[in-house]
Amino acid sequence: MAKIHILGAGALGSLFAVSLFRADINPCLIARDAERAMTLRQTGIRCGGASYPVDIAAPNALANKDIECLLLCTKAYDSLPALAAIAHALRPDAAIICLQNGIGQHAAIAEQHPAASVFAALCTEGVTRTGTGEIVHAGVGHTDIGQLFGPSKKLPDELSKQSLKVNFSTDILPTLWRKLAINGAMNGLTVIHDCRNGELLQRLDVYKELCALVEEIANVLNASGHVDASLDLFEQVRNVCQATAMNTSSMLQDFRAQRPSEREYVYGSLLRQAELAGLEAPMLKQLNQQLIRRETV
Ligand code: NAD
Ligand code: KPL
Repeated sequence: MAKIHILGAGALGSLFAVSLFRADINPCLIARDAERAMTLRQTGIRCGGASYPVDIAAPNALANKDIECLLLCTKAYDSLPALAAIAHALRPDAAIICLQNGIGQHAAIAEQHPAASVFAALCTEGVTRTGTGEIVHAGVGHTDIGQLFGPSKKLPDELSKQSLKVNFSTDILPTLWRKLAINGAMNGLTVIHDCRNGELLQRLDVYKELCALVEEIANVLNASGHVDASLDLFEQVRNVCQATAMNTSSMLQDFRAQRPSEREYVYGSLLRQAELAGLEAPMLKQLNQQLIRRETV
């Protein structure tokens, strides 16, 4: 079996690296540069009180055309520059599996890597980076992976033979849109109201806004042909708010830490669908503008 490479040694990349390592599937985790790779080799990847000596490489240490199967675990907006940094090592026909939130990066990757097989994933694991090489796996979830672009390719079975639950899907798009809809309903409002996920249901003013926003997102999905993703959307959103009530959404974490957020891959994608369907989507537009203003202050 070809070695599985993981690009992005952050929270999710490290989680997959540890899980594959524990299943004797010895992956290679690619750090951003030689200095970070060396530091991570010294610390190992630490999770749940143990340290795992995962194989760690810097982009410039990778052999030419060595990568056949890549788990892309950067944030969505870092996809293209991160892939460019390992271009020499990436086989043109590689499988690139985007384990990221958001929609939009897959098509951009497929455009730049036309011979590659590009996969998308819905991942509901909850993992946080707590220090250099250290992660906390707080929420056990699952990952559905399905192909979106490029020549049809079978992924290595080993990906599903690890402690993280991984399923292969033949129809990932509705799942992706549903997750995007849930992120679109929750993430922006948690930023604007600076609140945990559960508070979206508990504060009456916010709850009313959430209801109206979910209705608008469901209309956008319906009008743009993603009907499955729009069904029972409010129920789905309520379930996620309840199940993650004490959590801070990924977008609020990014805004609080003054890091770039995946706003464009959530709200940008929803607004493009609205435009294509000829819908106004005033709440989404306003929320997106409010987020842009907060990004730039
Ligand atoms: P993170 O910020 O912890 O990790 C991203 C990593 O990518 C960082 O270590 C960063 O240094 C690295 N990176 C950026 N540019 C790079 C480059 N050019 N070369 C090499 N590495 C580079 O983020 P995360 O929480 O792991 O999230 C990654 C993606 O997974 C996001 O799209 C997120 O929405 C999604 N996701 C995360 C979780 C979670 O629980 N953390 C769950 C589901 C989905
Ligand atoms: O995926 C999420 C995130 O924080 O990005 C949830 C938990 C659904 C909140 O939107």
